[in-house]
Amino acid sequence: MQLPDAAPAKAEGLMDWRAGRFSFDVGPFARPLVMGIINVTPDSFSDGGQHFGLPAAINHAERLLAEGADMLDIGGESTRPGAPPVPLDEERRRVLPVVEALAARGACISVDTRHPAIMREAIAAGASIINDVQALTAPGAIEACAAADVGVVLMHMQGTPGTMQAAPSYEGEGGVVGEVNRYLRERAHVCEQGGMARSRIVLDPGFGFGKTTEHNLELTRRLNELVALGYPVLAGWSRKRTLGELTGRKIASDRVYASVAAALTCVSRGARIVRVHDVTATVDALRVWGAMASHLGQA
Ligand code: 7PM
Repeated sequence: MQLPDAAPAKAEGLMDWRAGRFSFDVGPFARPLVMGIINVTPDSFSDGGQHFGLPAAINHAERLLAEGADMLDIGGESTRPGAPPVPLDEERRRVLPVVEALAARGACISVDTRHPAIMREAIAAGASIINDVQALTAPGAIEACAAADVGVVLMHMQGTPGTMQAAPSYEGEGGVVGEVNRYLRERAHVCEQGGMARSRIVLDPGFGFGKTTEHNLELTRRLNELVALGYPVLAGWSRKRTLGELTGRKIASDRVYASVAAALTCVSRGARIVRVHDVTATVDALRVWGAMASHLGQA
């Protein structure tokens, strides 16, 4: 297969990620981008599980934007290991009102979904990015995204959320890094063949999705190899279980310092976007890193 040549853009440090009406500089000298996480699952903003609290979600979103988030990722289906699937109607009810309200305020909104129907409806409601932990493998998902001008995040996952952490294993050429990078490169090419511009695509190794602690660490140590494929890379380490294992922190919200360290490590290996719960902590750390990293000059 003939691959598109991204060399001129890379050589000049000119690289934009196009996402709806937004365009983000993701070149090597740009400030790393922060994607703030808004979970709209009943365990996050519920008032007992029956009525999902729209005002609470909006408040949280406003706070993350004020703290410096460049975009917000709205997710209504828990992809936690072992989580049962959420009915489509339920995901729709949780996600769409939040997308509509926040997009109307001018924010860049990403929607974390695997379902083409939700993708289409979210785009109609104003979403600029589709973030898919299944890398647009559902039938009709590429078409739903290609028909609009949204940015897409293609993530690698081994197995399904229900079974992925049972026995993660990577036996192929190059181990976990070889398999993840081959998969993502292939998915990007399938998306491009489906009519999506290369400049709309971001790749994500999917930390914690069918990976052991050692797999997650290996993917991070060698993240530069994924970056070398030429697409912007997004890293999602925030509060994840491997950080709990490394620090002994059993409670996810106690993993803020660990998450910041992981985000900085990924950025120093070439990630251009970090997906985080704790925006202030991440933004401060990235500012200091940016001022001190020798190749970036003044912040
Ligand atoms: C419960 C456990 C709820 C774990 C949610 C999660 C990523 C993502 C998620 C990621 C991209 C979380 C995960 N993780 N999308 N969605 N990359 N692109 O920890 O790493 O947020 S859900």
